[in-house]
Amino acid sequence: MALVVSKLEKSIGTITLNHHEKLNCLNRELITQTIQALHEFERAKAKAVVLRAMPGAKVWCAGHDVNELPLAGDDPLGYTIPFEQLLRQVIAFPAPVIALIEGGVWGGGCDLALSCDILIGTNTVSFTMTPAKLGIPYNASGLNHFIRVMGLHKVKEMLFTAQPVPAEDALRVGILNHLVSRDEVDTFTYELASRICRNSPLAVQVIKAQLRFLTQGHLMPVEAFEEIEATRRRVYQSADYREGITAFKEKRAPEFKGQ
Ligand code: YXS
Repeated sequence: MALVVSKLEKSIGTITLNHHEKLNCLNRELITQTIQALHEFERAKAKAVVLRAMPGAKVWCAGHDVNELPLAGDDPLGYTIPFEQLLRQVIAFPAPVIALIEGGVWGGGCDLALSCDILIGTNTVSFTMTPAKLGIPYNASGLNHFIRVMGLHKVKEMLFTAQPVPAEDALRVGILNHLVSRDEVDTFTYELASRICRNSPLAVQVIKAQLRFLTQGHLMPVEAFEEIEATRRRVYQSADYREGITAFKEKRAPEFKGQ
């Protein structure tokens, strides 16, 4: 089944997440198909890409497929997992990737959205960053995606509380570039993409690459990185991590013991 539908028209590639039964949660197959679509657009020299869900979707993306998260021991967000590869591909894609967002965005879905270059949403949008609720030690590269878009205190509130950031707030804190009505969001997004396409693709590509390097974060001493990884390891090997994932699957509130 096509979990992702892609088409290229007038140099604009569109990737539509198409697994609405499971609210476009990021399972391995959906991620692989998205990666493939991006490769094809790169080969075809697309000048912009729109990443969206089906029109009118209530959920843009429900985050990682919780059933595919390791129960204990392994890093749920290791460097080589397909999800991390997808984020790096979006960030390094040689043309702007525009997220057209309707509905809720959860966990890894927020990271995917914030990895895009421009975000356009309707008033049904909300962003909920869930790792603390599930007992997941989010990774440093992911946190950096948030820090380079939003103010630090907002990032902290979003991650510590795991509460939804509604559309108006998302616009105010800089997650969304534009908040547009449902009726206008398609036209608005594709007009913006067309405007980009009329400009020099080489200039746009190089500006995007420079911005990526300039905002990639500060050099970190090796010891600090090792310390971060060690503290993350303690969390994903903990009883609380197992409890978070198990509680989600059993549809109950987790009972965290801090162990
Ligand atoms: O019961 P069926 O088979 O129909 O399947 C249901 C859900 O189980 C499934 N589904 C998911 N399956 C795996 N992983 C998911 N993340 C996921 N989300 C949903 O989709 C079917 C329809 O969902 P249902 O019945 O719950 O829909 P609803 O309209 O009542 O509620 C919509 C949501 C979004 C409020 C609800 O589905 C939900 O809470 N989903 C999980 C959202 C979430 O916590 N995502 C974070 C995933 S973990 C993650 O991304 C990271 C690793 S982290 O947290 O660290 O960022």
